Parts: sequence; structure tokens; C-alpha cells
Amino acid sequence: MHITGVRCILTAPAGVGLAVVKVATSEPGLYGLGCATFTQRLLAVRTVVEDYLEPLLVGRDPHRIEDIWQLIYQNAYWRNGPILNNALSGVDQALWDIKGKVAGLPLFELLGGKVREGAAAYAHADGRDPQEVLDAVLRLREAGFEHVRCQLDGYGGHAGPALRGPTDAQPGQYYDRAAYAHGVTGLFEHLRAELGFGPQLLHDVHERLAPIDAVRLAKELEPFRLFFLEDPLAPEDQDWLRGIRQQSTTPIAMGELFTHPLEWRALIVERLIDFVRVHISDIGGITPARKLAALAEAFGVRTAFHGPGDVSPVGHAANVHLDVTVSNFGIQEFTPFNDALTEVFPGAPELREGYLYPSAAPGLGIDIDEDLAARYPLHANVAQFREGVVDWTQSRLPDGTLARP
Ligand code: KDG
Ligand code: MG
Repeated sequence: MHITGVRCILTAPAGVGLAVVKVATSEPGLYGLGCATFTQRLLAVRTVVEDYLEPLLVGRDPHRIEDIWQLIYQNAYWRNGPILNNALSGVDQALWDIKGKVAGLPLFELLGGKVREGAAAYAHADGRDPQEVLDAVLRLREAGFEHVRCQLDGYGGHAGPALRGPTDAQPGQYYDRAAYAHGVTGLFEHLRAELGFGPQLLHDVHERLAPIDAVRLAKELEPFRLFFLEDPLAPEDQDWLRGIRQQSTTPIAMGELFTHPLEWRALIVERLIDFVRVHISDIGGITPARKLAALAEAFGVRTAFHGPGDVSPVGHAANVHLDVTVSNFGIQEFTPFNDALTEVFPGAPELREGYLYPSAAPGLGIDIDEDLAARYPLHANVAQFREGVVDWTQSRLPDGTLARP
């Protein structure tokens, strides 16, 4: 058996651009699928997959996953980064899918077998004020979620003109760091007063604060006993994690922006974070994610793989297969699939009462209906692109300074 083709399929059934790699083999009808979704730069990923990886891989034995992973990783000489890693992930996940199909076993069996039947998931509660967030939490509790991420106004910004500051400020998604931090503390005060300490509450700072303000927020939130506080710091500011550790016991989750092994190594080995939440396709697929989970296990750090809407259902399937096999699993972020997504991707993981279950079909257990996928082309469906330009990442502080989204 050998690889006969490597293609990258782009589709947007839920209004978010997704990339899925299909690796075809010489065995009739045998192929694998892998998530390669870097939604802000999909065309660049497709170029790497189809112009560089297909010629490199055609004719090779798809069973040699580790060897092919190293081959792709080193082939461009310069390594890592979201474009190369997503392309690599698309192939890597597809090879695991193929291996499972050949063995007649679901991926979770190849990874050592289940240590739990389903993966606990968290959902998102959002609102314009603390009461609206509380109502959303209560609805999610009704639906069976033990864990809920709570946000005021998404990540706390607003689209529109400058909040205050110089005249003729640039357009953008303006936010005020001080108002945001103050709002979050008030939010959790309200939620704990109304809910008590039963529900597990999470929050994503989305790297919006100045480092010292992130240290203070982690300290101020300590009485509200979060399950975790996510991305209080940008990867570039990670040395400030030591300050957070010295000041509070608020559990810290980090990693969705990591694309290089040196970004997580010290954080795990020095126990500066409690949850590592990489976006699996951004680190190069299942092969490095298994190694990362094993490293984290040795240091008491749990996994919380990134699961936003810009992971394809194929990527969500990879997350959940890992979740049910990793003993140091912490939590799985989940974004609901709309009807179009479940039709385009039959076999997606199922959510029941706050837990996610992987398909028991061989490999990743998920397929793609390519004819249906073609009915959701990128440009017609992707809300975040305005005239080909990504809009929501153009965030600004009140004085007009460009800031992290
Ligand atoms: O494209 C970026 C999103 O995936 C990110 O903003 C979502 O922070 C996120 C999260 O925790 O889901
Ligand atoms: Mg996040």
C-alpha cells in the first residue's frame, strides 16, 4: 500500500472556514482525513499541502506515521509556525485515520484504549451583563454541563468607533482593559453569590491585559475558585507566570496560540500552568499531541485541548479520541455543531449531558461529504472576512493603539 494523493478541502458549513486534508491510498476506497484548519490563513495551508506535501508523500507507506511526521517537519528546513504545522497536522491525523481503518479499530484503541467513557466538556455562557451570563449558565446546567466558561460581551470588547481618545481614531474592535478587568471580577462575584461553589466556572482573558494587571486579576479571582483562568498572558509575556504563581492559587490554562515546543516546555516542567490547551492542528497533529500529553502527565499538568468553532469536526474527533485515552485529561472545550456541519461531516463526536463521545467506527470515525462541502464555499460563507481581510483581529485600546484581539 502507498499514498496516491494528498488534497486540502476548504469548506464553511457554519460560516467559519475549515480545512480538511484527505490522504488517498492505493487500496481502493481507503483514505484518511485530518484537520488543517488555520482559519485566518486557509489558502496558505492549502498551498503547503498541495504544492509541497503531495509531491513529497506520493508513493510512501502511510503506515509509517512517525517517520512521515519527522520527514514533513524537517523538509522545509525552517520548522513550526501555524501554516506549516496545520499542513503537517492534516497529513498526520489522516495517517492515524488510515491506520485505524486498516486495523478495524477506532483511534482510541490505537492510543491505548479508553480510561473514561466520555470526555467532560465545557460550553460558553455569554451575556451583556452578569445577570444575562447567569441565565446562560443556568440553561447550560439544565443541558447537563458541569463546566461553563463565563464571558461578559465575548472577550469584553465592542465593535465600533473609539471609546474615547484622539479624534479620527482608526476603526476597529475597541476594548478598555481596566473596564474589562473590573467587569470580570464583578461577574464572578455575582455568579458565585447566585450559584454557590457547585458549578465549575472558567474564564478566557484572551491575553487582553497588561502583564501586571493579569497578575492582579488572577489574585482577585482567587476567592471565586475558577476551574481555570485561560490565557491571562500572551505567549510573549509568559515569564510573568511566575508572578501569578507567587500571588495566587487560581489555576492557569494556556496554550491555544502555541506553535513551537519551546513555548510549552518550561511552562510544564516548572509547573507554571495547570492546563495545557494547545490547538492540536497548530502543533502538528496527533503525534506531537500524544507526546505533549505524556510530558504534561509527568509534571501533574492536565490537558484542555482547544475546541473552538475554527476546529473542523475532524479535529474535534481527534481531540475527543485523545481525551478519552489520556489519564491526565482535564476538560474539553466544545462548540456546538450546526445541522450543516453534522451533514457535511457524518460521524462527528456526540455530545450528551455535558460529555463528548468519540465515534466507535474505525480510525477517527468521521467522514466528509465532499459534494455537500462544496455547497458551502469560503467566500460566500465566512463572516469574519470582509473583502478578503480578517476583521475581528483588528482590536484597539481606547487611545487607538492596536492591541491583541
Ligand atoms: O481563531 C481564534 C479562536 O479560535 C479563539 O479566539 C477562540 O480563544 C478561543 C477559545 O478559547 O475558544
Ligand atoms: Mg481561548
